[in-house]
Amino acid sequence: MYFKSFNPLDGEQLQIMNEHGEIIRDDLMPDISDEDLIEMYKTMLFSRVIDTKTLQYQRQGRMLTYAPNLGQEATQVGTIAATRSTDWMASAFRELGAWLYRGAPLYNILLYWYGNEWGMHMPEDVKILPVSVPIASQLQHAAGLAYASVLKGEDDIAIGYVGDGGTSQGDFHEALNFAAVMNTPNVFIVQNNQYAISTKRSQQTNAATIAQKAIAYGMPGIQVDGNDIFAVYAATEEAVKRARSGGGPSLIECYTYRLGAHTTADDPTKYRDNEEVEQWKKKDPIDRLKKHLIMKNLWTEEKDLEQIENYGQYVKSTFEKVENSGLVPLEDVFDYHYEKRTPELERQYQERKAYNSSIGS
Ligand SMILES: Cc1ncc(C[n+]2csc(CCOP(=O)(O)OP(=O)(O)O)c2C)c(N)n1
Repeated sequence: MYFKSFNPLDGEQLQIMNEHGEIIRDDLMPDISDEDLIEMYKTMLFSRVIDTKTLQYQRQGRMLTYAPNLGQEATQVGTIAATRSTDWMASAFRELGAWLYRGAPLYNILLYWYGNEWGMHMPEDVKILPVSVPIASQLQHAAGLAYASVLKGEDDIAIGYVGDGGTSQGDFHEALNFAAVMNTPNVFIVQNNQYAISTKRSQQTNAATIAQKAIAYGMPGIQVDGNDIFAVYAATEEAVKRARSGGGPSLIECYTYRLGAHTTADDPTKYRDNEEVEQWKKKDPIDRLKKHLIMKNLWTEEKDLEQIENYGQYVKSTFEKVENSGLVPLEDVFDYHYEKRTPELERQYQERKAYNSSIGS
């Protein structure tokens, strides 16, 4: 119903809740229990606290490069909440809210960003693939997993995430084309946060929307307000249902904004003006859902503060455990490429080892 009514070729965008947390399309409201909604909100809040504290640790020199999620929490949590735990999730690197909602342990997540690949070894029942660093490659993995599900006669689907920049990669095209031709049970989520590092969305595709690209592949596409968790959830739920019942893949463009930097190695003041950021702060997905929950008497400001405090303590103690686990040995970086180090890798390793001992590390 959502995909049919909101045709991306007509420039339509699905929105159910406005910026003040009010429901503007009651007729389109998805059916979410109060309990689930609170769980979704708490996960968004948790994600925000993790981002805030991790950025502090990074500035204190205790954490390596980190990719913050500020502003994208509804896109992440709203999409994954519409799947079930046996469905596969193939992620890029900016999907913290979705990882948390799916049950990825905080210790693992922080360990990964601390530079230890073992952080991405998820518990058996957490169907999340490791972070995929080559942009858009994860969509190929999602297409493969969905195809495997069909071959095995199962009804699990695979949800794959990509950024707006990632839609300009060949892997995006190959994955969507394969999925459409093979009618695989996939849901492709584009987190359109307007920038690929410093490249504006308008500089990397001339299409009016990313959602409309779906039409060319022969699958349904929709653009949703990515800061409106109800719109995000509703569209994903419909796409998941279609995929699970043999109706094939869909593409959902979540129109959102990256409030922070691309990563801690980036300085966004060099390529975007503050006024734009201030405008988007007013659309903050967390504030919006909080207002809605308070209006429904499901939440209070006091609870909010208490929850933030508890999450903060938890992040602090978990991060201390990660720090105490020690740094990964230098050898790991060079040993996991091939069965044996190549002569060039050996040269690089010796060079780095000599440098490390010259600075006493
Ligand atoms: C194949 C490939 N090319 C380049 C890079 C370097 N790189 C890392 S993140 C990034 C931008 C990604 O932008 P987008 O897909 O919009 O996701 P976002 O970071 O905004 O969430 C680039 C070019 C990479 N990781 N992989």
